[in-house]
Amino acid sequence: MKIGITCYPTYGGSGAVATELGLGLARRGHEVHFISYAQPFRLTTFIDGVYFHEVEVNRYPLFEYPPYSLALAVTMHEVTWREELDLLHVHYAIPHATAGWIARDMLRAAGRDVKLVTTLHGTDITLVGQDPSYRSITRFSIEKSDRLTAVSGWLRDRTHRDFECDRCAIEVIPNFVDPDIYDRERYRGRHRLARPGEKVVMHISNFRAVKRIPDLIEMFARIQRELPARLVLVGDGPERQRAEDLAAHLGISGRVVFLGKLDSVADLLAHADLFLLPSEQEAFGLVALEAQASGVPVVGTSGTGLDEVIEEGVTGHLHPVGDVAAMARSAISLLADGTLWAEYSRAARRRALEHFAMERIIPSYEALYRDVLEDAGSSGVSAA
Ligand code: GMT
Repeated sequence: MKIGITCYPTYGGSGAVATELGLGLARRGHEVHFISYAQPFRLTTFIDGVYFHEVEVNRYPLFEYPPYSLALAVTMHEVTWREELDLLHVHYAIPHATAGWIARDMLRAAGRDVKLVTTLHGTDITLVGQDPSYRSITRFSIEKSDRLTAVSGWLRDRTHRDFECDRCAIEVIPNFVDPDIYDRERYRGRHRLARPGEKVVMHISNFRAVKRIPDLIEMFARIQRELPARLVLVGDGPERQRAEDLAAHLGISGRVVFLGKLDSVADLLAHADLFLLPSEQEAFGLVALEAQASGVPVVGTSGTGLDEVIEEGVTGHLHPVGDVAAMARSAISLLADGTLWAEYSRAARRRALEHFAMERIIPSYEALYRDVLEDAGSSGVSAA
């Protein structure tokens, strides 16, 4: 198959998943064309069957807000026509599903039947999609997609509920991980992160409010009172300053390390003893899966997509959003008991391999593509 993939190219789980999917599809013999405003951050070298097409946005002086979505639709249209793509697979609804819908309908008007698959990742539905500026176009664009997928049952249900879109057929295809890359046996150098005897507690995110960074810092403050530990924070975003201020206020700055944005985290996760993800919402929590594959138990929030990723009491512990005391207690109990920790660590890796290894998940996308390509009369998910 010849597939066009559009995603956010910078840091973030949706771009990471889209890129790994494209690379995995290319390894399975498909031709993959990435279409975005920059090269996806995990696409670093030339790979057979993988191409990148940059969207050029004209900065005409009249445009106070250059219309990226239109430029994207035009590039999707051009690339699909020229390269004879079979389908466009867009990740994150806004603006990608909208641009994909325009491109597909332009192609159809010219007699070329191309399919549009949209994968919902989380905040495109729960935050951006609920913003009055984007709500109606989000709903319209997802309804116009030929197939919709969501990265968890939690996100599928939220989409049905928040958009009152009971007739939207949404297939759940979970995120995946390459277990060869996320493997703690592969990497050395723990001494770079912590002193001997110290536990390494880790968090990786875009430091947005939805991640509840203050809960994370308060949780760690409780943990380090009970045992020697260091908090390693990877990523950057609007809440980072708040995190630094709170750590200083709690007198734990010396135990908290900010590493900033990094392209690859497998070698860091390999040295973590515990991963913390106290998010308000999390459609899936790709980084929690990457932690599990690396043999790192996870403590996070229940009532989110993490319920489908973490096996409660086996690979980690989940507690209600904001229950810092309970999350800290779970963290301490795991870190303080080496035998228990080793059991959780093995189970975490096993769970990642058995349920979320890329070789298991990528065929689900291929099956969906085959299905939609056979569906000659498709004109949107709610029309079925
Ligand atoms: O966390 C974010 O806001 C970034 C967003 C993204 O586009 O990368 O993450 C979402 O997609 C990831 C990949 O599917 C999921 O693992 C994250 O859980 C999801 N984030 C939220 O739902 C908050």
